[in-house]
Amino acid sequence: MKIKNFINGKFENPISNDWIDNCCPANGEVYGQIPNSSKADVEKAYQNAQYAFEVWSKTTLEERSRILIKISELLETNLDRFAEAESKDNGKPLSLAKAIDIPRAASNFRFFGNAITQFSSESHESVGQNAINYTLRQPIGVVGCISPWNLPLYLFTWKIAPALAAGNCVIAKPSEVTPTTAYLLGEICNEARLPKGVLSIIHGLGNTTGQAIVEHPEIKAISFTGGTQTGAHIAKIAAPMFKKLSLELGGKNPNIIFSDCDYEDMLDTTVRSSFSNQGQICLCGSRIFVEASIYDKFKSDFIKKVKQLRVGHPSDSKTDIGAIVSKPHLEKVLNYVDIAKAEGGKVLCGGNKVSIDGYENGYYMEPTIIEVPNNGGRINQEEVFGPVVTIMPFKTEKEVLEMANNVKYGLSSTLWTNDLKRTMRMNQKLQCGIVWVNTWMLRDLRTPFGGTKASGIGREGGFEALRFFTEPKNVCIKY
Ligand code: TXE
Repeated sequence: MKIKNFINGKFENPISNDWIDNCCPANGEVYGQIPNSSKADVEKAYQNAQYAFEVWSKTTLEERSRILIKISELLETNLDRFAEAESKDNGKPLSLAKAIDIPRAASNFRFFGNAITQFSSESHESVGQNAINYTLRQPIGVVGCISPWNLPLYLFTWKIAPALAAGNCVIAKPSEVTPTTAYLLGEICNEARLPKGVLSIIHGLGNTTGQAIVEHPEIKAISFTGGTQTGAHIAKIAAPMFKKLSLELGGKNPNIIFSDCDYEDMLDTTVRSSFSNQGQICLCGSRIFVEASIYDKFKSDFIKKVKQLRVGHPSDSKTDIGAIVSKPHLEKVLNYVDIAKAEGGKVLCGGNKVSIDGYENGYYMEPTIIEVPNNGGRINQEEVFGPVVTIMPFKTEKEVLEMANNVKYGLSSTLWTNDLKRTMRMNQKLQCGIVWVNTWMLRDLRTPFGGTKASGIGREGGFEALRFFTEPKNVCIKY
C-alpha cells in the first residue's frame, strides 16, 4: 500500500519523491510506503490552506458543525475498515481499535461539531465609564497538529476536530509509524464535503516533515502530542516565533491504592490501567503504590490476574496484549527491565519477549510487574511506555504523596480509597493535570485534558481546545 499526502482535496506523491517503509508490528514485515515529505510539501499545503481559510473562517457555525458531524458519521460507517488499518499499523488488538480508537475518533468530530455551536465569548460592562467590552474569539489561521503512534486516529482527530470547528485550516502530520488511518481520513473528508485545502494531511518523519511544520513562519499555532524530549525541541523552535503551543507529553503516573478501597473493582481496573494498549498510553498508571496492610494480598492477586492476560496476534479475538509498536520501541522497553533489575528491582512476572507461532518476527512482550525497593530508580522516574509496571508498599498518606509527586512528570494520578476526607486532601496536593478517584480513564470530552511539569503545557478538550485554537481580541466601545 502506498500512502499519499492529502493536499487541496487530492492525494499526492511527495515533491521530492522520497519514501519510507511502513512496517506491521504483528509480523515485522514491511507492507507499504509513506511519503517522507519536505518543506516543499508543507509549503504547498500552506498555500492552499491560506486560500481556503478565507472561506472556511467565514463559514457559518451551522455549516461547520454539519460537516464535522458528517465526518463522524462516515467514520462510524467505516468502523471495520479503519479499525483493521489501525490494528495493523500499531499492533493493538483489533477488538480494542473497534471498541475504543475508532469510536473515539468519531466522537471527537461529533463532540466538537456540537461544541462549536455552544461556544461563546465574554463581555464586560465597565460600569461608571460608559463603556462595554466584548471579546472576539477569532480563528488563528493555519495551524499545525502533530500526533503520536499510540492512539493514532484518536489523538490525530482530538486536535484536528477543535481546530477545524474553530474556523482554522489545519496542516496535520500523523506519526510516521502509524500513518494509515490518517490517510484514510482524507477520503472521508472529501465525502463529507470538507472544502478543499481546509485540512492537509502530510506524512513523514518527525525531523523532516514535523520539523518543517513547526518551522513554518506562517503556521501560528502548534498542537503536539508525543515524547517530552520532542516537545522540548518543538518549544525551542516555536518560542522565538511566538507561536501558540499546546504540548501533551509523557507521563509516569502514580496509581495509589489504600486498603479501604473497593478491592475487586480496584484490581480489575489496575490490570487495565497497567496494560491497556500494551501499556502504551500516556495515562497508564505505571507506578503502583499499595498500602502496606494489603500489599501481600494485592501482590499475589495482581500477579495471578496479569498472568491470565493473553499475548497474541492483534486480530485474534482472544488477545489481550497485542504487539509493541516497533522494534526499536520493544528494545527500549526490554532494556528498562534490565535497568530495573540492576537497580535492585525484582521481576514478579513477565519481563521477556514473546514469540507467537506463525508471527515469530513480530514485536511481542509479556506483561511485566517489577517490585521496586524505592521510588528513586530510573524504572520509577523515566517513562517506559510499554507493558511494564512497578509495585511497592507505603505506610502513610504523607509518604505516598511525596513519592507520587517526586517525579519530573505530572500528567495523571489514580487514587483508590473510600475515605472522602483523604480524597479531598490528596486531590489538592497531587501534582498533575488529572486525578481519577476510584476509576481510570473515564473520559468526558468537556473536561480540561493535559499535564503539568514535564508532561506539557496547555489543555485540550472542551472549550479549552476551542480557546486554544482561537485568538481572543478585546473590543472596548465607549458610549
Ligand atoms: O515520539 P515522538 P517517539 C513518549 C514515550 C516514547 C517516547 C518517544 O515515552 O517512548 O515518547 O516516542 C513527531 N518536529 N511518547 O520517539 O518522536 C513524530 O514524527 C516535529 C509519549 O515515537 O515524540 C510523531 O508524529 N515533530 C506520547 C510525533 O512527533 C516531530 C506518545 C511523536 O513522536 C519531531 C508517544 C520534530 N523534530 C510517545 N520529532 C504521549 N504523550 O502519549 C518527532 N516528531
